[in-house]
Amino acid sequence: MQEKEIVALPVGITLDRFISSNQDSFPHATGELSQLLRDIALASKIVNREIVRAGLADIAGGADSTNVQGEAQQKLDVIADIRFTRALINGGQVAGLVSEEQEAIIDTGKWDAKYVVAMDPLDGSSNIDVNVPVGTIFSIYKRISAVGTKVTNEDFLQGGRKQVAAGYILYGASMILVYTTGKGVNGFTYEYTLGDFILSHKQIKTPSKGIYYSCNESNSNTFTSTLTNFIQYCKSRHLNARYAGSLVCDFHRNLLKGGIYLYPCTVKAPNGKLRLLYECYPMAFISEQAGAISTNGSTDILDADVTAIHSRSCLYAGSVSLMKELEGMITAGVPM
Ligand code: P6P
Repeated sequence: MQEKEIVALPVGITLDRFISSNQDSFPHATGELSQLLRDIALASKIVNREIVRAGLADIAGGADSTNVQGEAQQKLDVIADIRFTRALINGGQVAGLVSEEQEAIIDTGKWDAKYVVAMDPLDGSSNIDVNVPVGTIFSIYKRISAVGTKVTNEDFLQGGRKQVAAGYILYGASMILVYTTGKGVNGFTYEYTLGDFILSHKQIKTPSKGIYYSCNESNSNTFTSTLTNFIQYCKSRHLNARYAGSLVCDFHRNLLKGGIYLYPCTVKAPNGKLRLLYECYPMAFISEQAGAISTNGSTDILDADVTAIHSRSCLYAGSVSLMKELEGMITAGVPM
């Protein structure tokens, strides 16, 4: 009798093995950066566990507090901030931290560490109560202040092109960690039964033609004529409007399928709503590495100057064809 062939499908490449096997090719090949990425992955698993049970553990909803931006904090904003801060401090690879949820730079006390991290621990958290995907965004720099001393403001204000790594975690239908160290963009999907991230999206490239546009059109009454014309262009090209009000969710869709995310300066946010250091820069690093473009309407976001740790910016990010069309309209018409 013919023996039935036993098929044991490969598990795939874990994040840990990917980091280790690619460490030498990282521009900043040090064990510390690899360990730092592992610490972020660990914290994301803990935050995900809180998110999936938010409705059951009385940790959904508002925290009756506001963050440094004056925005109402969700309970999970505070929890995510605690989890990531604690994981990065205990991991020992980070000399200082900037968090959207905390006004001042967090001195981790690990003054011998080489890296600093800027992050939005939980972006889009107002969506949690209604089960819309939310995300964590992080950006990693090599400190410029002397190792062994306390971190300085300048460690965080080096500019977008000085990032050594950037990424996000999307807590959605599945949990996916996407990051770059300047050698392309890779995505890792969380395998719950193994408790590990497995490589699922290798060398992500954004399609040059977009099929989506993501914009809060409730602000359209104050859009410039250029932006109004561009959105009309998107509609004329039969792009689908997709806007979750959750940057990581909207950005990830456009990164994979092709599209454009638009958050212009508005009357409510004259300098832009999104934060340059820990939202726009990391997303722009990922964008560029995936063959897409990110600007603030006049310059590549990665070249935009940052003057303060909570500086804001407008953000246009997405497929080359759409971004070139937008840039053309800006050049021809009134500035955004
Ligand atoms: P609006 C969430 O607060 C956030 O920072 C991003 O995640 C999201 O894209 C944007 O703001 C949504 O802002 O004004 O459209 O609700």
